[in-house]
Amino acid sequence: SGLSDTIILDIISNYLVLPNRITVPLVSEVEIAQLRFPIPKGVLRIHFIEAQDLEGKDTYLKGIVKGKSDPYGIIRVGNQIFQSKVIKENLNPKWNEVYEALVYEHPGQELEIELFDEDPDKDDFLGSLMIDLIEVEKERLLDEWFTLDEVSKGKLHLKLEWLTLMPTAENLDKVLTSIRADKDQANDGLSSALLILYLDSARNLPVSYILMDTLFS
Ligand SMILES: [Ca+2]
Ligand SMILES: [Ca+2]
Repeated sequence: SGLSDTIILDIISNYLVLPNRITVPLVSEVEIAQLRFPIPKGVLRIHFIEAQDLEGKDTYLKGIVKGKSDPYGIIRVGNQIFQSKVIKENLNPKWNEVYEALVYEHPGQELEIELFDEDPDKDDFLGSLMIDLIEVEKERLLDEWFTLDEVSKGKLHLKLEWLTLMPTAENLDKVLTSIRADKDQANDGLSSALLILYLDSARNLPVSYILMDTLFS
């Protein structure tokens, strides 16, 4: 069934979709942690702004009265998934949301967007979009209306920023100033720096007695 397919796909992608990787050391001197947890190549900042002229996928009175749609988006970069809020009964929705995704490999990574009409039972499809991250990296900044694929009409306005990582905090003040200037557009605040934490191992962790009880009863 569809549900078990989704669960299986989720399990597989949790192991196999970038940035996850299976590491097989061929020479002994290689730092395994470096291979398994590389530093991202960049950060993709996605301004999920608005859409226009979407398909109306709601009907009333057994299909006699045509309604609008309740659009929302699912935004995917590798195994990072974001979901926008739902704008009720609107074919020209304005979301004005911002997401930030780490990009590890490209080619091989794309920005995938799907739009849906929220329904009580099964949501209706409103179109999709695939953007090659190589394009975004080359342009650094894309602010465009994209025509939606797999539907008869509808377009999506995105602003995409490619951010590279600096090894030092030299430009941090400048970045913080520009982020503050941009604050009107961003809802949840934007990132200025990336903290990479590598958890190597743990020792002498306390035993979970709840688990022990369950095991022996
Ligand atoms: Ca519908
Ligand atoms: Ca609906």
